[in-house]
Amino acid sequence: MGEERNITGQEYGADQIQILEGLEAVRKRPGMYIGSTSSKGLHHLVYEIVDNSVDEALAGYCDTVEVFIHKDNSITVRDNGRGIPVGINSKAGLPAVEVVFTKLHAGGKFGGGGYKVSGGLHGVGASVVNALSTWLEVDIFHEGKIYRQRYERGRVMYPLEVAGFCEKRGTEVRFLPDDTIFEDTVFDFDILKQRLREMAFLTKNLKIILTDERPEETVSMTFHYEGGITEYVQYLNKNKTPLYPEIIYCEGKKGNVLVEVALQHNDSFNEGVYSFVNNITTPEGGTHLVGFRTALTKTFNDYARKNKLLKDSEQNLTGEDIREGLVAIVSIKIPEPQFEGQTKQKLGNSEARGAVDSIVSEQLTYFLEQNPSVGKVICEKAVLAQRAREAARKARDLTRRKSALDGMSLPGKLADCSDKNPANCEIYIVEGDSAGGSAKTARSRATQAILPLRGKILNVEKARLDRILSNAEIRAMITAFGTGIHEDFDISKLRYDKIIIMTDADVDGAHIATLLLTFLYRFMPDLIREGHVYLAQPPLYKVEKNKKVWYAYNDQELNQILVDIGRDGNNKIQRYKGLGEMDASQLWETTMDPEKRILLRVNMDNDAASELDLTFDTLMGDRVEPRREFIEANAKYVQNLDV
Ligand code: TTJ
Repeated sequence: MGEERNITGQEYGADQIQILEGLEAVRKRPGMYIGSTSSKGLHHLVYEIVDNSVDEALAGYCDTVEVFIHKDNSITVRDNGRGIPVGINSKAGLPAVEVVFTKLHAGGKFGGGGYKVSGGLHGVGASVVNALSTWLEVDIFHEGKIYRQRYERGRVMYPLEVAGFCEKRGTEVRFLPDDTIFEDTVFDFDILKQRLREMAFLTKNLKIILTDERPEETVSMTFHYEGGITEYVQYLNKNKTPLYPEIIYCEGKKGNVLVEVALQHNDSFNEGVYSFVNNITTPEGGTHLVGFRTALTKTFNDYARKNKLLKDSEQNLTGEDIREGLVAIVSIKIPEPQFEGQTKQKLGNSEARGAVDSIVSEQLTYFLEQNPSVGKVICEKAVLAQRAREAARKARDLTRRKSALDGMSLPGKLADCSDKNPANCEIYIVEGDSAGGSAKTARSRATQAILPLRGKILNVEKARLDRILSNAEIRAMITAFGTGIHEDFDISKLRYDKIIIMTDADVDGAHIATLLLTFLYRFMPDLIREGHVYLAQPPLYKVEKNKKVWYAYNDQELNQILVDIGRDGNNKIQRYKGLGEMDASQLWETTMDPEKRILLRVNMDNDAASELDLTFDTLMGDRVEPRREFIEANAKYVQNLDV
């Protein structure tokens, strides 16, 4: 870049050249700065900008952030804070705002302390967004003036100028992600919606408005939660039956660590504890989560003993027992978070452990003393969990012993493939014995295994571990896959590269598929995470004309076929109601032949793990309405794959 001149014709000193090289590095290796150039990275751009406004809100100077998705997929983020400083930064000799957008890692330096977002892939700052945008414009509304600057691919187009006058104050950033960098530059409203909602929950009283201008009619959503994480817990439990009406809330500050925790149990058996550091999700937990768990286990055991809810002769409740059915948000703010682990998502600061532990222990103890009826139901549930855990251990030992004894005592109903290299192998999980029979006839024996399942499988959201593990269909899957479950899970033991769920293309089929996905998600999430799980796509229609046959996988395709061959009396259209209506050769040809079939790969983004849990709750819960919604939106969770 040394040879190039800035198009403004200004002379630039050594500093500026270095800056350009900095942003050039971002363009050369965008993945290093935003994780990836996929859709995930694209959406990160928005979070990077919004984070700045949220920081301003956390500092107490801003209460509204607006985000717009424009028709051309450019983005506007606007806040009503103090505005990025426009004065000359003495070190760089440039307006601070220019430094913010053109110098790497400038974020945070001008904020005057506070709990800035940093670490991991986040908090890399506005300059990275600028570097990866075809153009970016910033307006600062400050003391009656509008200050403006424009950049193209990170380069300054003109010195900061006064573009007009105004009454309001704040910062507005508009940018268009560079389509030569990102694989896809179309924003997904739902992805932004989820993250912005999460940010609003985590920042009490901050109003975030998301507007999508792309549809014919503009869509707008406002996220504003006066209750903060208390409302978050309420939201996560909305399709559940809470064990008690209160949402337990603890808040405090110890040293430099601000701690906020909200929790409530429901009558399910799953744990949904989500932790955050400076508003960033920490899916791998860390010291703050350890502090929370320690406090919970200790406080409830003390309480249970003291109130004779746990007999002297009985064993202590484990953390897991107490967390059965628990929904909680653990949110801390810390000035200099240290992130560890491979993905830099695990908090390492040791002071966070003690801070969360002592604040939660103290306030939870007090709450339980004030609300003995709540204390009682939680302890009673935990004692039941303790007994079920003991029963589950026995059931599990049985499973372990079985598979250990004869190496591979595979389920009787499994028609295994002959190839012993898992990389070549796939297993079809088929709804119903009759479709299973056709699939067995149709399959390519060498590489395709068939496991027929009878009817509806057990809903793992509604049963305790002991019952789940004694269920024949579930045991058949566990042994067939070979990986084990939960803490025993070992992906290197996976016996098939592809696990393909094949169900009827109707509502029942969709329900069975979601039951299976729920099981996989709860017991072997890495199978989904690493892309081993697929949904088969059987055709919906068969069209016959003059002894020729066409298959259509949706109504649109059917129409296209009818247009192509001409709509007349010689067409015979059959709508498949189930896999059972196809004979083996049709099943092979339409759904199983690797050369012709369509598979949908199930994916899972841990960006909003709480939303994912909510989805499965919704799917498997008792309430019928939300379930219907999901089945319609099912396509969101799968990715088309042309195999
Ligand atoms: C920093 O300390 C002095 C007063 O202003 C503070 C500040 O920078 N506030 C601020 C920055 N509010 N909003 C921003 C901001 C907003 C967007 C949309 C994008 C960026 C990079 C910063």
